[in-house]
Amino acid sequence: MSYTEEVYERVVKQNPGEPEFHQAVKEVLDSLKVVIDRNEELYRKLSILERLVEPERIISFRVPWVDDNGVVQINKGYRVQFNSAIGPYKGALRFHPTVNQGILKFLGFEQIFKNSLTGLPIGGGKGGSNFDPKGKSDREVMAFCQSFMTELCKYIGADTDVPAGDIGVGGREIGFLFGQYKRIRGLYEGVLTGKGLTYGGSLIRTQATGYGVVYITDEILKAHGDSFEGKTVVVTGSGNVAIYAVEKATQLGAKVVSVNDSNGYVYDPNGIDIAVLKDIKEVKRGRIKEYAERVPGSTYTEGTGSWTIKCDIYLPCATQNELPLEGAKALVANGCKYVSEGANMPTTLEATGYLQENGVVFMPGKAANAGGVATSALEMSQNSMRLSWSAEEVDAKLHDIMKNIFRKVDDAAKRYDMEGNYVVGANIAGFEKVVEAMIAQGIC
Ligand code: NDP
Ligand code: 2IT
Repeated sequence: MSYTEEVYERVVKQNPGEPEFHQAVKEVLDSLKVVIDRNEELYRKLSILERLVEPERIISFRVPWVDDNGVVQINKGYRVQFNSAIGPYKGALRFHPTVNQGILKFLGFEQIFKNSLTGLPIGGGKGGSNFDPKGKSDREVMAFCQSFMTELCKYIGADTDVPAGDIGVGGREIGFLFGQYKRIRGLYEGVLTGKGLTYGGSLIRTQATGYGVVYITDEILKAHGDSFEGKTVVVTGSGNVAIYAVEKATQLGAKVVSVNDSNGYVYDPNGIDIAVLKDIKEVKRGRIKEYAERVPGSTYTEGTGSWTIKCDIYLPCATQNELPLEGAKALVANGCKYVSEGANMPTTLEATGYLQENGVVFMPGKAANAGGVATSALEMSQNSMRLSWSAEEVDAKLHDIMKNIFRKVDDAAKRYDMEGNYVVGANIAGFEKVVEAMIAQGIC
């Protein structure tokens, strides 16, 4: 059995009940086999892979808060500090009822390679809670955030661990979390990213993940002599990443015909109206169904399945494993040519394999959605310098970072004779920097 297979088996055995973590590890280790094989003795001697798959630290805590009826509620809180070889832990917080330790381990593990690909000095981490912000009042969300931060603040800091927003954590939550951190620790520092513009946030951070997905997809298109102009695009999700992927794809001349949420999807043959989308989601915190009620000519369909809509480019921007084999088959049957993951691991391993075997160009999330965390790192730089860059400056840096990520991923795939396999390219390119730093720092 190869070293990578041995370590994968060990991960499955030692981390029971964490299928998403196993899946993320499998994808990475399968990709790294060609790299490990070239220097197996050294990597085995240093137990590099065993160290890579074991978080440096997991903090898990109780989050008590009082709801609007005066009832005490208890949620689970976590921070997974996965790998600090190349910089302080960096990665978001997710508030969603499906959050558990295994989900956060998969996200923290992916974050190590993603952050490495950005070229910026940030290690990998992730945290969150099974708290569901949906349907809660602002006061309840604040009570929860204050309680969550009361515990978390002991373990984070601008030079140790810098959380940000993910599913269920947007500007409102970051504001409440920042306020509580400042109050307890007495420090006005860049301990969180995605902050409001009046208190240390960076211009373009809100747009960065969605814009970044489109920027890297544009690089892929160019490499294939193609462009967004005139293309039909399906985006999934209708949260932060989805909204700004729709916006940038539309700016580049594509027509985005569908977005969804966990209840259903809308189809708008005229192209999604971004102002309406933002009003429903960012202002009213409503459901995507309301889009069809407001925009003539559009329709709403309950359930998943927007993959049955004919498109050239599919951008899954909702959540893990949202695109199963059945969806991949529908995309291929309808002539879809490009899939770039805005979400983290939205495509199952089977679906990824099917897309690649059938000639669909596939860019994995750890490369495609890295623009968000990259811009978070730019926010950290601005906070450290006590300066703010203009929107144009940040956008230009983001654009350059996405171009560089494409180049690194493409180049790593070519170096290992797997041209066009961006899954392998992203994992190898991300790993190379981290492993060099780990070896240099000795056994730790
Ligand atoms: P938001 O909370 O803003 O939006 C999430 C969207 O995904 C909503 O439309 C939501 O629908 C949908 N969704 C969430 N969970 C499920 C589910 N279980 N089934 C179906 N749909 C679901 O989150 P973001 O836009 O920030 O995040 C989306 C994805 O992008 C996540 O995978 C996240 O990890 C990833 N990501 C985010 C980055 C960021 O900067 N925000 C950076 C890099 C990656 P509903 O309202 O019905 O729940
Ligand atoms: O998955 C991700 O990269 C994010 N949700 C953003 C992380 C960050 O620190 O900005």
